[in-house]
Amino acid sequence: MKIRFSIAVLLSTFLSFNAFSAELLISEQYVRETIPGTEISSAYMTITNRSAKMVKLTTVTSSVSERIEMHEHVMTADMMKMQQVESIIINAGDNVVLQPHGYHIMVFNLQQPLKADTEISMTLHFDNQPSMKIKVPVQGLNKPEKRHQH
Ligand SMILES: [Cu+2]
Repeated sequence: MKIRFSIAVLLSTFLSFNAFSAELLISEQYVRETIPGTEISSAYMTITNRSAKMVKLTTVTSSVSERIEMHEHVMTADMMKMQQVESIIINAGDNVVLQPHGYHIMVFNLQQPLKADTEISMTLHFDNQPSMKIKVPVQGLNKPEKRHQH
């Protein structure tokens, strides 16, 4: 079952969700289903920079919210807290993984709750690359985090 599920995820990733330009590849993107009673969510993805120049992700926009920020988790004294970042840098030939407890995209003031098994659009804006509009599947709250499956 698990294997079949992984293949299905992989196929759907390649068939419909992968987004790429000559220089950039966005993969493994998902956004979390909204916790009932809240108006926030967070999104994760891998951004691969295939160009020969450093690329900066400068803003993320979506029709689901007018307030979307990029965040990181930092360790202060003995506490983990998150803070906003101005941009996320992806070095030439490298990739950056946005994931729980690391860089993430924070969506505030959702007009409507995000429901599992639907998808939203997000547009990623870069300093020196064309913007990319991507489809982001909504992952249910009960599903284990993809990255920690074995
Ligand atoms: Cu955050």
